[in-house]
Amino acid sequence: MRDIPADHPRALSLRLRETIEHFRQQGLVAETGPIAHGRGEAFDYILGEATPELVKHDIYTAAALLLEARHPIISVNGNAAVLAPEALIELSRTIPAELEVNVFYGRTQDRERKIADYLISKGASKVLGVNPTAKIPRLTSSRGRVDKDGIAKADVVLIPLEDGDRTEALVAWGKKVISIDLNPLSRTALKANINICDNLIRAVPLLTSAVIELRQDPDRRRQLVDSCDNNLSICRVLQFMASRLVRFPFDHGLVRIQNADESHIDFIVTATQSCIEEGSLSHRQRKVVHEFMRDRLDKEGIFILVATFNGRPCGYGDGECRDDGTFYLARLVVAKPFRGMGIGSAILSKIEDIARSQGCHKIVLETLVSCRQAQALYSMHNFNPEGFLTKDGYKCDFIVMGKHL
Ligand code: PTJ
Repeated sequence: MRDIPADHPRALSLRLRETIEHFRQQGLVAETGPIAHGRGEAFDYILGEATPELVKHDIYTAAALLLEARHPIISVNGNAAVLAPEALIELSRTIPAELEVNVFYGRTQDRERKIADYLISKGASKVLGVNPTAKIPRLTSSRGRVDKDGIAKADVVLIPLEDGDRTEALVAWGKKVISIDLNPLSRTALKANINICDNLIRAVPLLTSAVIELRQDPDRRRQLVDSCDNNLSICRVLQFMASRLVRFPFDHGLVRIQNADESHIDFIVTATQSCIEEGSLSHRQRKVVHEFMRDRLDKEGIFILVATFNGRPCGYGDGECRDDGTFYLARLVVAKPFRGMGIGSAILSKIEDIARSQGCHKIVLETLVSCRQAQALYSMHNFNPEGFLTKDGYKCDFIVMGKHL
């Protein structure tokens, strides 16, 4: 294998790729093993290459299922065998559960033997699945051949990264299936009784620790087994992935929110103009708005926040503390290209912080009845409609919304 400098920022990822490729050349990993690995890597980026807390719950559920099983088995394919041999062997000893080679591609006795010998060279005392004789009912692929003392007999099967056909067939055969698959939308993940959406190399050691922890706790084990709901787990993982994607500009410091200064006034006027139904402001009106906002900058009790994206102003919010103890949010504007990224929400949250820090007990605002998007944003932040308002010069009514702090 090639030299990968230990201080390379992606040293582990490069080493794993090299491992997969090395063992593909040796005939342990399938020809398409590197493709499957790359698919996993892509999903791991979205997870942040760390095990999310919510996935740890699924790991505990899997550990409980393995401990409650009468005859648990760990199925091992080419990729799994070379990515985490020691961890899989450790898990098999800890549960205890036997290891069984089960591959999809190029299933020859030679390949089965190579994978089994490799696991034995890493410390496994016994590996099933070489030249097996039993068959999974209604599965035509070579994965259907299973060991009569292993998967055929098992009530719970752990299957790290593979295709969905076998998962479905095993479940139909009455087995409980635990999968480890980084892709929460794969058929394997969807059809399993519980999927662990995590990288195999992190999940297997965590699973071993969970098995050790749960061994002395039968009540918690049964509670975990009873509440096992793979659809809920999948939806929670998808939600987690989606939130990581949405939070990207914030987590990477692309969006910042700061107090407005003189240099932002031109942007504020232009952004305000883009929100005015009647169209553009005349040169004179623009000047009036410019002066109005300029004056607000220096007034006590008035707060103008500007959001920037990569240094460019992209939205603003301004409001003021009133004598009755309410905070009036006068405007909240996000420039068109930056809408839908959560910037309005971020400004609003900061405004709420300011209102609280100023001792205000409530935030109030008015928004056009026709502006459904703005109302949806305020509702999401728990603002409630409080009434309607007609203003001179506007074709449309305003809805008044408020939120107690
Ligand atoms: O050794 P064989 O012949 O049984 O073949 C093994 C592979 C993996 C090539 C075969 O099962 C296959 O083609 O799998 P798929 O259909 O590509 O599915 C692999 C799944 O595993 C994908 O959903 C990947 O996202 C996921 N995956 C890849 N690497 C990892 C992973 N999940 C967890 N940890 C990983 N390291």
